Amino acid sequence: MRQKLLAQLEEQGYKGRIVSAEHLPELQEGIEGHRSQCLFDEELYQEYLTGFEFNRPDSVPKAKSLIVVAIPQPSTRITFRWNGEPVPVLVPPTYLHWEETDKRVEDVLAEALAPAGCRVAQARLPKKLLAVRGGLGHYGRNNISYVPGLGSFHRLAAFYSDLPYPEDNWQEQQMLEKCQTCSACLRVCPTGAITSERFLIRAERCITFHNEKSGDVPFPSWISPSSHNCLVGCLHCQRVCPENKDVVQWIEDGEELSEEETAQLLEGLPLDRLPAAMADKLQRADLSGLVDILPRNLGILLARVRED
Ligand code: B12
Ligand code: SF4
Ligand code: SF4
Repeated sequence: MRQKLLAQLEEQGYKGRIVSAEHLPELQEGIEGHRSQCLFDEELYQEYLTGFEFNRPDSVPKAKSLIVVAIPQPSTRITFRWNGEPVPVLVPPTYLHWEETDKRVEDVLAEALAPAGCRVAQARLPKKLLAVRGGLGHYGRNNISYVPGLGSFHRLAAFYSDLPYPEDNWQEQQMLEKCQTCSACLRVCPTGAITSERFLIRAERCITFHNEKSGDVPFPSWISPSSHNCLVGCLHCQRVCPENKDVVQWIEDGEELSEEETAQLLEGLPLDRLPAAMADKLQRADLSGLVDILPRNLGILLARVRED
């Protein structure tokens, strides 16, 4: 059953690992251990790290296993017309259509497990830690997970299941071998979030922490405007990584927004006040959830284009 499940994931282009749910306390310790050593910025901890659920869910109260799945994903190029020019802007992997993606993986698992009478439920767990300890991948120095054949260009999804799993691939967390002789990500990170003082990144310095914030929060002055490089998130430390050489140019073309639409986005109008056709386009592209942050994030990229 376990081998068949993994093969069914592979058929869809995903890679998965199954570990015993007995490891839940170790996953919790992976977060709380750092917290007790005061290694997290408090605001970051409250915003991102308090939502994990380390108890089995009501829908699978006797969950015996955890399944972690890597789904290969490209960057997406969105083109904004501005000052008569097309301005291509990237959205990194993992940001778009993530709800459908996770649901699709859940459906594959549910279908595969149903004949054995086993259930599955999405899990709110630290997914990189689960992937690395489950033997699916390794940590890069940039703290992102790398899966053989996929580099870091993948989304991670985690699930509880009552599929029994007496033996598992649980292991110590490992760094990519390549990182022993490389520090390209550390050198390229424009905000010093990756440091040589410790492995855990200073996530409060990561551009992504700041450009995912609600649109009314301005960027801190210590982030140079020239450091911004994506509509949301950041690609500097993934783009420079030799382990990503086969995926870094994997870019899919997304929507194009006209000069007028771009101007309307920069005005910061909420979705329900935008013309219906434009709202549809944003929804199709799964950009509607980003409307709030676009005036700030897109504004800083377009201001640079104007200067160039
Ligand atoms: C909080 C969070 C953020 C925060 C904090 C980032 C961070 N590194 O913690 C912010 C907003 C900054 C962020 C940014 C990004 N994120 Co994010 N984020 C998350 C989230 C919600 C939790 C991550 C977490 O658990 N952090 C807590 C720390 C403690 O855990 P950790 O990062 O795994 O750190 C471990 C190592 O440092 C290790 N460790 C410590 N010492 C040592 C020593 C050695 C030798 C080794 C090997 C390991 C090791 O211990 C820690 C765990 O105990 C997950 C979703 C989820 N549910 O898991 C997505 C997630 C991790 N993010 C994701 C992505 C894609 C990103 C970005 C790449 C997006 C982008 N393009 O900008 C950036 C990358 C920034 C970076 N360099 O890490 C993906 C990662 C996919 C992948 N391939 O790894 C996830 C899994 C979302 C998803 N569903 O796919 N993110
Ligand atoms: S850029 Fe170099 S140091 Fe950073 S994750 Fe990739 S291989 Fe490791
Ligand atoms: S995502 Fe950008 S800011 Fe964050 S660690 Fe990587 S290079 Fe630095």
